[in-house]
Amino acid sequence: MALLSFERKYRVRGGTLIGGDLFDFWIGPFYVGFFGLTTAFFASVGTALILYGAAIGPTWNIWRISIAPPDLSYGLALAPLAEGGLWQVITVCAIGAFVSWALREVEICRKLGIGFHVPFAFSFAILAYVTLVVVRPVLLGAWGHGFPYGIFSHLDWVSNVGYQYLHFHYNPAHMIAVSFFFTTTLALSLHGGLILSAANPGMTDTYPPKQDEVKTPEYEDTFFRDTIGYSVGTLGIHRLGLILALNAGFWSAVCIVISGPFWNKGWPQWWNWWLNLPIWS
Ligand code: UQ1
Repeated sequence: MALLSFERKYRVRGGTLIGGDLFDFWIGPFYVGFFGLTTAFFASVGTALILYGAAIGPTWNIWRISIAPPDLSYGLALAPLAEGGLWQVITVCAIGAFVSWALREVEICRKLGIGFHVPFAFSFAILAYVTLVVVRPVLLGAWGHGFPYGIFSHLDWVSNVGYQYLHFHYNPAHMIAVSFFFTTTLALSLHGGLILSAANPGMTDTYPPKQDEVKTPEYEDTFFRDTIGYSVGTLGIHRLGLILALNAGFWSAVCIVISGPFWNKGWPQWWNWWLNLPIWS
């Protein structure tokens, strides 16, 4: 079905979670909905506050602009705008925008009658962010444990928090997260390469001679059966990719939330349980 006639078929009322038909419309190609409006609202207010924070700050250097959370001495209280209050309101706007975006995705899925895999996956990214700026600061008792909103400043934060635990790469959950990130890129490069190889078979001067036909999934399966004796399958590779990517985000959240709230020594010392096993004595 051509795209335009398909659009005519699916651009129909319904599937909204809130607001009934009131916000059930498109602006150009974009579905709006109640959550489209709340996304636009939170994103605009948040961006304006970042610009205001930059304006009252010491620099317009794009790398050095930074909106910092309140000093640790404010604990979990509200801070004056110029002393971390902006960071607090911007954090509310960010969470409002991210959650609105996820719910707008849910409404679009409901309209289309497809599964909720995309908003479900996006919710893991939201979880990782909320863990950094809400869950861990609350567990540690101060908003000042959130990370600053700035390009260099957030890199400095990551470096400093890493050194606070001596060597963050010894954090077992960090190890798991990194492994999932690498495996995700491995899976996507294999998958992307495989699909393109089947969609664009052969170049000129190849054997067998170049054909225009896109190859069938049997060719994809056979490539991997010939190479490693196993094919996960055309649906399976997407299940695998999703589970790998979700785990990357999930273990990232775990590795930072256990740092401080559940372990406050260096991460290398965590491995003393291994050295202390009775089998060595
Ligand atoms: C694979 O087996 C497969 O099935 C045919 C794909 O589908 C198109 C793939 O993209 C990839 C990458 C594989 C190979 C993956 C494993 C885990 C054997």
